[in-house]
Amino acid sequence: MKLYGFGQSRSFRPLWALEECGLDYEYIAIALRTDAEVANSAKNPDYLALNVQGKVPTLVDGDLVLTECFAIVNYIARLAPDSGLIPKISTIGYADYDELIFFILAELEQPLWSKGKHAFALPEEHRIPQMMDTAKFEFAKAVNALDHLLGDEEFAIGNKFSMVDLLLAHTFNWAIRFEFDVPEKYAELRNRHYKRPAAIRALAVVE
Ligand SMILES: N[C@@H](CCC(=O)N[C@@H](CS)C(=O)NCC(=O)O)C(=O)O
Repeated sequence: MKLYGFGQSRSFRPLWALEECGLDYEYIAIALRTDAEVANSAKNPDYLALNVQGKVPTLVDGDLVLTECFAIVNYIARLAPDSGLIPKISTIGYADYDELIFFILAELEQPLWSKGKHAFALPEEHRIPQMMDTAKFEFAKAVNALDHLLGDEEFAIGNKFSMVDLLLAHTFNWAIRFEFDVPEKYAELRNRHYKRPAAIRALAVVE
């Protein structure tokens, strides 16, 4: 299995997931926002044939090519069912899992990506500087909603570490790096989960 990624971007999620599951993989570092001629550029035609948007992550497993990080994380978790990182289908825990990961994708990370897009990712003529205030406002709203979705337990669901915790920790890490206001309890959540041996191994791959 090959994972194409870039630093601590969204591709860090499947990289960490691979380490949590103890699966064999090859990691290929992709160069973002470079000319196509640069080695391992995301704009290289060979890479674009795998990921038409020239983004990361991309996972290749035999004939399977996946380019959405949440789908990749779920795929990895299902390859290692004994890891308990994803609940079994038809359980209530599975519905809670779905709700939280869709919330992270649709609500919590969107303001972070708005800031990223309007700070550096979009072509300059499409950037709206006022978006920064809106992103901050929307992130605070999402964090408030998350307070109501999560209990006070150590882990998000089922009293054990799952991919929800991994995705939350990565998303708050992203928020901290992008200088959003992150409440102490979520900064602590990030710190706690980033101390896991699998996270440390994944960080060593990208550093
Ligand atoms: N929907 C995709 C989005 C992937 C994505 O936007 N990745 C960013 C890095 S976090 C990227 O490759 N950006 C390249 C660019 O904007 O040029 C996912 O969630 O995996």
